[in-house]
Amino acid sequence: MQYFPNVEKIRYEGPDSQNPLAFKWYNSDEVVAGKPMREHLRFSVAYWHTFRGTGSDPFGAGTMPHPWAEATDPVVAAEQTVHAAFEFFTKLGVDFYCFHDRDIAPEADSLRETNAILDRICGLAKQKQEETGIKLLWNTTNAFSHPRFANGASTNPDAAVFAYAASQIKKQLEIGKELGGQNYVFWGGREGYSTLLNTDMKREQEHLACLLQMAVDYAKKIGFSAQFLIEPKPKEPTKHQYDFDSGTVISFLKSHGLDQHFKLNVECNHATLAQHTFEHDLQTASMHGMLGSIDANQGDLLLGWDTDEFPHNILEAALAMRVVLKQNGLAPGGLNFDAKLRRESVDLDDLFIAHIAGMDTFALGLKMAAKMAEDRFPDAFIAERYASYESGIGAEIESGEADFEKLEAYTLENGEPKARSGKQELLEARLNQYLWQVR
Ligand code: XUL
Ligand code: CO
Repeated sequence: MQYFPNVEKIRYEGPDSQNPLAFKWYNSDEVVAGKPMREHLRFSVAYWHTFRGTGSDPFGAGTMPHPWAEATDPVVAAEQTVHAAFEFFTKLGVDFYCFHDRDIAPEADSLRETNAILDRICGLAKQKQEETGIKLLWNTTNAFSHPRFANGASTNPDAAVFAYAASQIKKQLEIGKELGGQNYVFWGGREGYSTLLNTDMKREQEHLACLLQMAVDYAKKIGFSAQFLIEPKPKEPTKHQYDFDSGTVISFLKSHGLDQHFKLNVECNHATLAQHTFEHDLQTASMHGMLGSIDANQGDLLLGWDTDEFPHNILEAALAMRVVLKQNGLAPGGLNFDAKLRRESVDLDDLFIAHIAGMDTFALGLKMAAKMAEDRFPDAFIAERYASYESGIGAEIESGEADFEKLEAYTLENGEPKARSGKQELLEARLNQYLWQVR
């Protein structure tokens, strides 16, 4: 049984192709900056949006056909969804996928039963992984949808809810090990608050740190060596999410002695919700050696929430890939399309078209970033801009040899510093030139 009978394996046809079901830029084995595109980009499909997202919103029901979810028995539907998912991954030509426990298998009446179903569905996923060679980029725990998590998971004022979340995560770590997951993600879900009138913020954050430490300890105990990732987000669903942005997460991890065990999974639309650019949050994580993986999507300038659109902004992708190339790649992380179709996009083919567009966007971004690196653009300009720190008084500042008295003496002798242009407009115009220089 095929769920996408009208779609064949997606092939590369080049930038002039008019075929919506072909790649224009993503040519998986083409070598760019010393390695095949697929190794740079490590594309992954998000199970929750692509196979479970229905298009429902607060104003209306789902709009999207899900032929794999029609069985009345939810466990049978979950099995059929695994078959549809692996057909999709194979035809699209991605190497990875990601899931939450609750999107791959339904919840039953007790944790014991729920875990038994999870084992059964993940057994099938493992078999499909072995058959197709597709790997698990990361799995994660949904400790935010069920009503028990309305006031948070590890930051819930009720210790019994903390225990429930911990039990779910324990199971997901075991599943990650079983499926050879290369990373494991913690997204805060409802770890945050809406009003300090009912919240002990310090205590809640300490509880979050306790949970993360327990996860580190348990992974070690069972020999699960995946890279742990935290995914920042500033708001939604709570007003104040504790994992606000890259900077906040890094200082939280450092202040709780957890920074050796975690990296970040940076999502474009989360960075923009925090009033940063995607590039800013990537760079913040990367400069601390903590950029582990990316949730690739984009937001909408006119909407203030997490719209999770498929990425089609080439300049944004190029600047993102510049950060990735500079740190020599993302592995064991990758680029996961945490993105969904618009509610109006109701053809099954749209799922392919959207992923193809996202993959082409990042492939072109990669090519631009590689060419920029080759030209040392804008690195040569940046190096020159800071050249005064390479020798003389600047070198003394950086090495710690200078002090206030020495700097005052320098200023008295040298007088007013010369004004120097930051050349932003020139650099922006030059960046645009790369759009056509990569052909
Ligand atoms: C929510 C979000 C999540 C995480 C995984 O905004 O991005 O889907 O990626 O829990
Ligand atoms: Co995400």
